Amino acid sequence: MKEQLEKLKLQIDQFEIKQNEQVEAFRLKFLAKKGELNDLFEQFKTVPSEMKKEFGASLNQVKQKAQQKWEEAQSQFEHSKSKKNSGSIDLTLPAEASFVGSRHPLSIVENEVIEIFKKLGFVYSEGPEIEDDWHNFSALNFPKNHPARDMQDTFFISEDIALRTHTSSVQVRLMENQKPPIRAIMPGRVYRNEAISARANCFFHQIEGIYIDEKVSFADLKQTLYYFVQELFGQDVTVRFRPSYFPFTEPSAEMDISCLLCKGKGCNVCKYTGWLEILGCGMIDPNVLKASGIDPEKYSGFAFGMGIERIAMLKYEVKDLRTYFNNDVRFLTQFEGQ
Ligand code: 2NL
Repeated sequence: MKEQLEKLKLQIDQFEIKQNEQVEAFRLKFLAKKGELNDLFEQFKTVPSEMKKEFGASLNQVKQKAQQKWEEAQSQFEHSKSKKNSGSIDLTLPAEASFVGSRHPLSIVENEVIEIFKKLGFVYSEGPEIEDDWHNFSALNFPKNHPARDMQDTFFISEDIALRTHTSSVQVRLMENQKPPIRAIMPGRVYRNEAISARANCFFHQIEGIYIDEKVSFADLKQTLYYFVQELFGQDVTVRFRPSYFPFTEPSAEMDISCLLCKGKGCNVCKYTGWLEILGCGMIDPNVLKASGIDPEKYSGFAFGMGIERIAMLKYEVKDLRTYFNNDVRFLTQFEGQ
């Protein structure tokens, strides 16, 4: 029996496991219920008791060795199995395109607007989103009791500090620090204390522009903005100006464009008027020029402001403002490559 064990030990050592199938063959031969090791364990019962201790120990040792060899082989083949799968990739197939991300529709529109005004010599400027009362309200001719200064409309951080309600505050800084001629546009996020709905949000994105020089007139304003919408929406677009009111411009106007969908015939997008409101504008109030240290006797200027969400809504037929901000990839990936 001792001989038998020695022989088995040798067989276990010499058994070559080179393929996956041999792992199972090894188990069946040595470790299974009907395997050779169990045979020896059966025979062990007949070993005289004075030899049981020594023989039992050797038998257990051999079993452990076999068990170890089998486990090692098993894990080795598990590993190479997954390797083999990756080896079966067909290298002649075209590669899967990797998703490089897409620009947000508001960024696309913002960039387009910036590019158009750049061609007219406007420079780009940015400023802080947290503003003091002077730059957001006082310098812009907002009277002390104006409703925009109310907590209901503006997010105040302290009595004097608030989240900017328009990007005009950036323009005030520019007027304070530069001499005319000034031609600049300012895009950015602005905040209003409003209930969130399909048509309103507590923040939105704005682009404002100013042009200040000697003898700047309302005719310059009209021609500049007409050129702008023709570049943005196409040469066929027509415009109209309606009188309006802003604290910082006088006279003030709102500019409409002919409806992009029905070309002015009337549809549900333009509410059967044939026109779409696109921006607010006007001649900068002399009080605003004075507040920033520009002589209104010598210089005049025009200013305008537009909501980027609104323009993107018209351009991409977005019905609900909230779709811009809830990060649904089904919406966002539609703008890939733009
Ligand atoms: C709108 C209307 C407007 C301005 C913004 C402006 C800035 C300065 C001086 C005078 Cl520093 N005006 N900006 C003027 C008219 C209209 O925005 O509907 N925005 C979304």
